Amino acid sequence: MKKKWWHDKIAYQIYPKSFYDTNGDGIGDIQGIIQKLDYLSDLGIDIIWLSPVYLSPLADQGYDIADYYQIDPRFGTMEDMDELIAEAKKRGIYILMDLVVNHCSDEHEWFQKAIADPEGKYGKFFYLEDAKNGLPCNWRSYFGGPCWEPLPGTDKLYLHVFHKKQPDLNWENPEVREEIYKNINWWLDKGLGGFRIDAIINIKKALPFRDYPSDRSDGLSSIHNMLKEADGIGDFLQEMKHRTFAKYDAFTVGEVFDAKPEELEDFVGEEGHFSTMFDFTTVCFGTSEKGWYDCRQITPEDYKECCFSSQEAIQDIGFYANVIENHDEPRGVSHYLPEGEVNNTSKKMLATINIMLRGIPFLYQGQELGMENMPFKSIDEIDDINTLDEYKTALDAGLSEAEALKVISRYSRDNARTPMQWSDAPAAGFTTGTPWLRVNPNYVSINAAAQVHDEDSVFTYYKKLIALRKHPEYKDTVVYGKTIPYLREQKNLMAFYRKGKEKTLLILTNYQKDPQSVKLPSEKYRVLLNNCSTLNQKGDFITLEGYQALVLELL
Ligand code: TEU
Ligand code: CA
Repeated sequence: MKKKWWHDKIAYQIYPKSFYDTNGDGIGDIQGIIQKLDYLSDLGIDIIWLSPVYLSPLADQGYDIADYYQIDPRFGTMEDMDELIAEAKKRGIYILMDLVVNHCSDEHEWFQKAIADPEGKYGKFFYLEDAKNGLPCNWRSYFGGPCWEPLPGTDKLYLHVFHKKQPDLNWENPEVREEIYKNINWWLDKGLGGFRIDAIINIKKALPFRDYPSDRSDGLSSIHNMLKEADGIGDFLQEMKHRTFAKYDAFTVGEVFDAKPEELEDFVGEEGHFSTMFDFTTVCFGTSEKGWYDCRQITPEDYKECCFSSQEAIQDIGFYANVIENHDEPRGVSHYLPEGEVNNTSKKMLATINIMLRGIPFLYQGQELGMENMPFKSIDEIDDINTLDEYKTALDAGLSEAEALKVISRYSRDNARTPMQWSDAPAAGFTTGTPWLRVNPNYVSINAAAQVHDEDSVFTYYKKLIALRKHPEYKDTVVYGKTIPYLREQKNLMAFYRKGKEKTLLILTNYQKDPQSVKLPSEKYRVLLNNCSTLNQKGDFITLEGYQALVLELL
């Protein structure tokens, strides 16, 4: 495998609106990120992915872009952005922007011109269809309801696979692609490290529009049914890569759901469309086309099998980007650890798995502190459009309000979007004003100020894990070594080797609250990390405490 500059990097996602506010308006800003660069550098991260900061009405929190060349004034200015890139560079940190090009905002100039003249140049930037024959197809938008909306003041409809304020751009039109490439290169010329590429699988539609079998009582059909039949995305992605990223040796991470196993090579192989893509195997486990209310909770055994199967699928091809959470998901510790068993030891165990598996780890802001889901008391506390739709879906399916609230509390994207917990000061030290979204009340105990100097904190443990990945003696093994499951059949034990050219590591994690005994493959080892203060060994057996995690070097 050809070595690339990003293989040994640790990335960190920032959701700017909730990261750090410097002017007291309750909204995080770019200056806030600059002020926290030393914190991130101390943690050991190399790449920052910024969720969108472009000009936007924020209907979907910036994933609805009104101008790809401007920074939203709520986040700052273009000078702030240039300063951030420069300040990050001084610390050896690369900045990734979010590339949101499946759709733009309905407030983008292109869309406004399409409304003014649907038959003109900009009408062809979107998918417009005559309204007189009813809906062109029965696809259900990701955020609920049909994908078609009247184009204001015309007899046409436009397509939006996400919210109606996010009209889909027509990638079949070469002029659209040219505009996108021009914008990407403009940003790369500023010195970006690359991009995280949003919702990209949706750019290729199965055309002409047609109905698919409906999967809910609304008569509509999930977009996933259409995507299964959409062929030819590779042509778009290769063209984009060679016209932009490849020329700069830029790093790209694709947000790809729905990739078929036989396509892995095309996406992230040596000549792949992207440098890497997120491993969403655990995220997708147990999901249901019916909605969140019908999702099945993941168990430790499921989690283990998800991770091992994706490691095995990818490791001869390329790299996955490993995540336990992001701005679209609940907090990893609340989602992947059983209720009632979320504590510092179990959080560190999950961290060990996340950082020691083969792949490029992407931490999400607050993950390094063990931030948890929000205890929502009422639907009025929810901001996210996706969550509001899922709440309605649950009610329509017959759940009571209390049951529906319980469901959305478990999965809501707002769990991850509550402000970053910097200290035990009011509003968690995130802002001196009123935060745009309520702070998780547990900030008094879970916050950065309390953890950075505490040897036993989740933060310090993440620092140690990251330092181990970078340690000159172990780096090659942790980055390039194969993942080989160990005692895969042993229940609630998630154990694996990382076999490198020179060294072999063994990671042992006890994914349950009760102790369990594990047979060692060899008696000679060195302990590189232990999330507990004890190590109970008798002969060639170790008895792991509940949620104990060990990283051993076999000698
Ligand atoms: O998400 C794409 C996507 O497929 C989401 O619908 C995802 O399945 C959902 O959020 C899970 O609840 C990306 C962004 O990450 C997301 O924040 C945006 O809302 C979306 O694209 C539209 O741009
Ligand atoms: Ca602000």
